[in-house]
Amino acid sequence: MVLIKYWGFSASQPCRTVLYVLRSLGIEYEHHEIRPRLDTRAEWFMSINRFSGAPAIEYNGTKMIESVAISRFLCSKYDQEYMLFPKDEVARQKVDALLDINACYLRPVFMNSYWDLKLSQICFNAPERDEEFTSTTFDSIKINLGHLDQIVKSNKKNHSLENCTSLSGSNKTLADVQIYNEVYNVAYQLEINLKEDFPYLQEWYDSFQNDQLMKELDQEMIISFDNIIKMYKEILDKQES
Ligand SMILES: N[C@@H](CCC(=O)N[C@@H](CS)C(=O)NCC(=O)O)C(=O)O
Repeated sequence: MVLIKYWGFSASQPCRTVLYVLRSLGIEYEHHEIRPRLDTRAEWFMSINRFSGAPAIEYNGTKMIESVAISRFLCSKYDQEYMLFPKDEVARQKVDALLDINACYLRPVFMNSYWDLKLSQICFNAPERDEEFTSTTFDSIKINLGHLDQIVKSNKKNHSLENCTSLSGSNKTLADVQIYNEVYNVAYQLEINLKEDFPYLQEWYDSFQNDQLMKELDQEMIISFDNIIKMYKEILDKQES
């Protein structure tokens, strides 16, 4: 049995995706919970990833970075039933396209928004943002949630699905997991109610409530965020005293 080591923290969306892949495929691994900015910027971690981004894993002595590349690697090794990454090349292309859309368009908008509007103030004493910035940021979030709403809607139609359960094809894939993690964080941190404006997306989002593993990861995310906020506040208090 190959020993897999994992380094990450559960508040991080890409980390949760790798945890989802490891756990849903029943892969044994050694879990190392690390601290953003502290451990990720330490020499030992930067020798694994010079860009300081978690997650990272070690597989059979080889260090690996980037959540999508790690997840795809793990799927190709362990996902014999093609549960998370389809076998068919055309279906695969659609999953990859969604993962790229997430990395290029969704994640930069969603993640920056709750740091800019909320967490930087709590964690780093950053100044409050003005109304114009806040409203432009919410507009960008809504435009992107609107795109996802339409993607879910047309996938439901194209695959004659009874419910909105996936972004591409008939079953949930790696792309659903990765994008759910991004949507969950922005909706949780900024208390965005999807129901009113994004009914298809809301149905897709709710469908994760049947997924025990995802519910566990959601809980771990909340605890991890609380710990991170506490840690940053303590650092700030020390600096100020
Ligand atoms: N594209 C990378 C993104 C990794 C990333 O941004 N990780 C953040 C957490 S969400 C991080 O580790 N930040 C720590 C730091 O900036 O020090 C991936 O998908 O793995």
